[in-house]
Amino acid sequence: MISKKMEATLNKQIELEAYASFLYLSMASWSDQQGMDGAAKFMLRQSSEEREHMLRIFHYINEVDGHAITPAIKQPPKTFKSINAMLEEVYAHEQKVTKAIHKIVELCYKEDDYTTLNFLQWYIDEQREEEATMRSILDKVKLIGEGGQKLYYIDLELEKFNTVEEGQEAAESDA
Ligand code: OFO
Repeated sequence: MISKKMEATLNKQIELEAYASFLYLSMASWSDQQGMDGAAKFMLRQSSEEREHMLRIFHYINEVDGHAITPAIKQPPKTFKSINAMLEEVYAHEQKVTKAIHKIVELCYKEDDYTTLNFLQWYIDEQREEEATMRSILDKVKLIGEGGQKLYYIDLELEKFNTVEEGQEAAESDA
């Protein structure tokens, strides 16, 4: 059983994760329009992961006798200034999500809600990984610089991340 305040806070987090899923889906579509297949695939994968994050919370709320609410999603931007700007926005959004998770952790301590605290551990680890991935992508983007073939090389880098993640997924499904 969770408190009404915790239920409302977790439902807010559902909104944030759902918005991330739609924002990243929009980014995938825009990347595709730019001919950046690696970026499109990368953002599509991120979008699916965010939907998973949303569903985990959804199931958790109901499991602990709360009421998970299907969120209304505001329209994400349809276009982005540049691939660099888009990736910066992903990083900023991930930082926002991390802060929101930390706020829920604070509430867990206030309410002595160790069940939700334990549930959130997975999100804390996930956010650390996501932020590290985005920082590493942004570092690469900086190294690539502004040359004429910039988009080609950024796309190639993102494709490398796709390959690594596909490898990890295959290893996990074999385990
Ligand atoms: Fe679920 O916010 Fe990113 O990982």
